[in-house]
Amino acid sequence: MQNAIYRYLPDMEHFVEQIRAIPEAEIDFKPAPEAWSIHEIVVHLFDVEIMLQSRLKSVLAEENPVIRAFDQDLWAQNLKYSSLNMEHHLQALIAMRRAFAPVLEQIRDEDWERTGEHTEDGTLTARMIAEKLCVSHLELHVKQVQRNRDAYAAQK
Ligand code: NI
Repeated sequence: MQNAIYRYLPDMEHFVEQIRAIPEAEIDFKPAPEAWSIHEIVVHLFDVEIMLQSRLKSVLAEENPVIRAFDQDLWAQNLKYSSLNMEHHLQALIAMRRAFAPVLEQIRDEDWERTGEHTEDGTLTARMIAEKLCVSHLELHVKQVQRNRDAYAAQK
């Protein structure tokens, strides 16, 4: 987990740099009618960052708290992700990681197995939430961004 914590802030800084380098025309391109644009992926990352930080804080601070599931497609659609300012979300992602990194660094060995009860997925540990927050969720969407870019290049 040490390596994941070490990567937490630099991985997001790198991602944000990459997104800022993408030409405007590609940002709102959807590879399929139901698929998310890069713009929507960024806002989703912001919402999931808040959610996973909050889940991890609950599990660290409380005794086996309830963790509510959320429907990510309903959020993207009903909150009109594509109308929200992407640059503001990029800045906020870095600020949120900078603020949260010390929380990760101070987690004690014995606290990694603390738990919460997810309303759909059952028992989650602090370790599972932190792994998703620090590594796997961003990795998943880095690949999705690349697939969008490949699809954009292919249709030109
Ligand atoms: Ni996601």
